Amino acid sequence: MKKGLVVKKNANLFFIGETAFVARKNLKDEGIFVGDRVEYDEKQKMIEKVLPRKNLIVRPPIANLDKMFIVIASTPKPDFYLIDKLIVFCKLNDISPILVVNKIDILSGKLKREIIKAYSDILPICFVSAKDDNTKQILKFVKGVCAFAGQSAVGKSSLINSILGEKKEEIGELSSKTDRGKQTTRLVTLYKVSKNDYLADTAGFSKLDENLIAVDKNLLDRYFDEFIKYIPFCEYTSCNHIAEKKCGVKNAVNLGEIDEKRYNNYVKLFKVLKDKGSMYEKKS
Ligand SMILES: Nc1nc2c(ncn2[C@@H]2O[C@H](COP(=O)(O)OP(=O)(O)OP(=O)(O)O)[C@@H](O)[C@H]2O)c(=O)[nH]1
Ligand SMILES: [Mg+2]
Ligand SMILES: [Zn+2]
Repeated sequence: MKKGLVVKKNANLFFIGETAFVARKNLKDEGIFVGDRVEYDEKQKMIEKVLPRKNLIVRPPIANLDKMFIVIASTPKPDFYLIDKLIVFCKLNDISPILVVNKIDILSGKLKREIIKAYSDILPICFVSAKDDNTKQILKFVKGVCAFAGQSAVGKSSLINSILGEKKEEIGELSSKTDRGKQTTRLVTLYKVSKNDYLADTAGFSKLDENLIAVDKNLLDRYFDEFIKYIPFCEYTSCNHIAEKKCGVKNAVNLGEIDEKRYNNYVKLFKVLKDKGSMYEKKS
């Protein structure tokens, strides 16, 4: 049996390279995703088996994701809570996050400094414009199965076209009324960049349901990298860094060593997880 990677899904057709396949009946169409490694019967054009996955994510809908390029821009305005949730989500799912700041042709110095202050110690950042040839710097991060994620109209499809050097993806317009943009990209397609490296465009999204963040709230601090070195200075080993008085993390926020916006997003996410009574909580 041959092995291959599903690069596109359209209704009940699955593409391995350029060739369309169907799924064997017992496999159920909805159980196969772009990014899945599968065994197939070449003659019958039939997928026989889905190989074990490293991860499966719903937003964007991709299996075996290695890297996520979190794309932001000056318009639509970045949603920093969404970015911070995505970073936690990546760490939980063994995905390396990379921040891509697009539309630098219209990026203010203030926003640029804000982004650098909050994220430069946490993940790689690429400052680019899809209208320029500086997008090639993104290529060196493309290893394995990679995807662009982020709000609608930040320029994910424009970047794909710029990087791949031809028109692969439909570009949308930023609706000037709301500045939020309407969704243009709908299907997920993996484009081959080199032998084992693929890049997908995905539909923009403005929400990431906290239910998808499979973490015990008491361990959430471990997923905010820059908090870790300050945690030993907390009075209590079980410190959540919110109401506690002698807290190394809060102290670092007050000293400006931890970005306040990041800290506030930690608190916000912690409270949402707490209210949900997270099912991932360890019972002691
Ligand atoms: N000024 C400027 N505009 C850009 C840049 N890149 C993209 N745009 C514009 O941003 C708008 C949205 O671009 P898309 O590439 O469709 O955005 P998207 O993220 O793929 O959107 P969805 O598919 O809806 O998720 C278009 O009008 C682009 O021309 C850039 O570097 N600078
Ligand atoms: Mg798009
Ligand atoms: Zn603390």
